[in-house]
Amino acid sequence: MKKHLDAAFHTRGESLYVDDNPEPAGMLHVAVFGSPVAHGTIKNLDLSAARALKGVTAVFTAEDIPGENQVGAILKDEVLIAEDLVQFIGQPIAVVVAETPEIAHHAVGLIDVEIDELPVIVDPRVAHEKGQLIAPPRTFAIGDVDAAWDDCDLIVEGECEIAGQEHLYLETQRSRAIPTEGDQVRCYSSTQSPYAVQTACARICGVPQHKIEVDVKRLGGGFGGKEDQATHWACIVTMAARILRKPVQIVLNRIDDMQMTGKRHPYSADFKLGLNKDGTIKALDFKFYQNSGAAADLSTAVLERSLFHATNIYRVPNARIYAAACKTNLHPHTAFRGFGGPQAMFVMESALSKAAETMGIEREELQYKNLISNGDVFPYGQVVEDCQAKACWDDAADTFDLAGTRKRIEEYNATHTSTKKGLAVMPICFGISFTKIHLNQASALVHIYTDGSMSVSTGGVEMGQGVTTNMAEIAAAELGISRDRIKVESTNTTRIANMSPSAASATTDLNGNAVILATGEILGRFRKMLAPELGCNEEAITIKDEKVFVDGEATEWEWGDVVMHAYLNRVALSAHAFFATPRINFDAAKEKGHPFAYHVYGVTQFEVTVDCLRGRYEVDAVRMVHDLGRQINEVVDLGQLEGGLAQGIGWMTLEELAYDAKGRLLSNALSTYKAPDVFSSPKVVEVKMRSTENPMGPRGSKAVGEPPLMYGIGAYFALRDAMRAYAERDFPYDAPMTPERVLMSLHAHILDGDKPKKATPE
Ligand code: MTE
Ligand code: LUZ
Ligand code: MOS
Repeated sequence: MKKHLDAAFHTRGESLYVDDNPEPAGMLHVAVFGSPVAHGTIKNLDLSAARALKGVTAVFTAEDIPGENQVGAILKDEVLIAEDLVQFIGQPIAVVVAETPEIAHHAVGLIDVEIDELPVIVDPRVAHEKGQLIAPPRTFAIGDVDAAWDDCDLIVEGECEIAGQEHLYLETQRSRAIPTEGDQVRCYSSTQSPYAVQTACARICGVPQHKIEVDVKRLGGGFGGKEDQATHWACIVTMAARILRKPVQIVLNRIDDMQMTGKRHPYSADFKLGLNKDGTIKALDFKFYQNSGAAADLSTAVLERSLFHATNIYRVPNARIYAAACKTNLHPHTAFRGFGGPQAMFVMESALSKAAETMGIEREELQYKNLISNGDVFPYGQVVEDCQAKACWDDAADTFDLAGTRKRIEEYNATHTSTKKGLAVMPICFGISFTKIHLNQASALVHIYTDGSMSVSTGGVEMGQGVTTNMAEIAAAELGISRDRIKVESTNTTRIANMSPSAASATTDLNGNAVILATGEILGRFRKMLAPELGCNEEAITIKDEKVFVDGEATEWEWGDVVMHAYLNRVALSAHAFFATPRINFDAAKEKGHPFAYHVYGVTQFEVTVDCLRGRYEVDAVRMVHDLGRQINEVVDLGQLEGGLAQGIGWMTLEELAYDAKGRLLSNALSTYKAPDVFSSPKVVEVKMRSTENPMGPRGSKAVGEPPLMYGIGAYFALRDAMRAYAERDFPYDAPMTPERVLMSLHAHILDGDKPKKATPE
């Protein structure tokens, strides 16, 4: 299998990112002065010392914005630069442009602001109580929940506190703007959404969109953090470049990036779950309080996906899920791999866990019993089709001997006192399509040059996930030529217009289908051209391994001949094509529809060991069965599965965002924010890729980007399993389960004077 196209460049350090390109002459640099308080009104802003500093070219405020001071993506509720009101720490108040980044940062330190402080809210439940919401709350419902409780043999209730997550892309936010002619600007941005950058820059500069060209070669990671929040920095440099007629660049340092940009949304949640005594789920009532931060950003869309994934992979005949986007004085939280799905699934798994613990049975028994199958209906009305839930579960249980693992763990725990092992299974079901139906569109532009080499442009942004590789694989397979003939171009708004963000795991699906249409068009022209030459029907002609076949018989014609023949006969060697996902729909008034083209399924088993005296733990093994459809590139897929898994384990067990009551992020650097590393990685990762045919994906493939992150939830419950083997308590359902939390939970009785209840006799 061929490697990721960037593998060699990355390994040799030759891959180019925004600020790796040589600096244009006279380029200026930006540093941003962010609000020092989380809520207040600006009384006085003193920029004189900053302006007077040698090497400072300009200091801009909201007043200098030529167009409209507005960068809100879904709701128009977010200014680029604060006017009178500040709503979170780090919110841009002034922008310094200077000859060097060092001078710009020095000048920022000379800015003085007086702010009349207003009350700060950081807790979503408090915001909810006060009615501080980003948008009206939403409810998904199916069946009759209130009537169903009477039929339940067991009802469990509880609460969850789920922490956010820092994106920690290696490449921090950055952008370079270069004025071209007149009032036109070309902007190189590290964004997942070149079109969003283009529209926002045009609005900020007060120019038509065609004056702004956005170009993206690749990102040093995005993970959702650059779906919407790369826009601000691009707008700042584009505006500065247009006003000063000089190239301008911004590169956020890690501390500014962590304080100024939003993260995965923390959620508070209430759950209530009702079951039969045989373990069948009868009813569920969830309430999600999303900590949205100070502006909408993508929060309402994230919240919607929480509603979609609240029942994860389980059949729930009666369900009511209430969800509110709560406005707090934190950086606006944003897209992060899974997009609200992980938080919702954590609540579902917590409810199941509490039920299993109450019933005194293993969690996996309840999980298995309630897995969905074809014909079941999701609370949002979509009927389950091509269901892989049981197939994946059974495959994993057999392949990795789930029963044997459980037995081995019981034996270990019976003979060990201070260390305990735990097991958990995490099945996932994730819907593929943007939940905003209109975003499910893409286009592709392909050129074939006379030497037979080829250029492919799409709206897909390479952020490490391998979309470039996938586009090349798809084009090569469709045309029957070598992948080496294909160059995938940067993502550029002048070649591809109105592109959707590279997000929702749908980039290869959408853009790959557009590539198939574009290459299909060229292939059609070639067939039409060759049919009279070869004396056959057009349909009889195929190209494989760069040779032309008629009814499966090889001819003399090779790819190079075909291309040159087309050129000499004035047959177009370029094509543009447009794809829109068929069938999907959603009625927001009824909260029902068929929003997803299909679902991705998988099942992962976790085995952990906890040192119950120290709180330390290790993930011994992770064993995964994941459904990928007909694969495009196995190496790319494996990278996504392992990377998503590591990121999910990090979110659930290690990474902890700490804020003070004033809304300041305390864990604002890698010294205080623990990220997953080689030491925390599972000792063993076994992956079995399942291959099914997916009629909705390009060449039968399935999306892969986000779903594996949600496996990380299994690490949390495996730790809980081990902890319960030590002390059978009802530990709170709060995440992440850091070593500190393990220790404090296990030994809470020392703090609260309670007596420990031993699970195992000494
Ligand atoms: N993988 C890498 N290496 N870097 C990334 O930034 N982003 C993730 C996922 N995998 C990301 C990644 C997220 S949040 C999404 S939505 C998908 O990739 C986006 O790409 P896709 O649509 O091509 O899967
Ligand atoms: N972004 C978005 C997403 O705008 N809409 C979505 O449905 C979505 N889903 C997952 C990740 N990003
Ligand atoms: Mo991913 S959260 O859709 O960028």
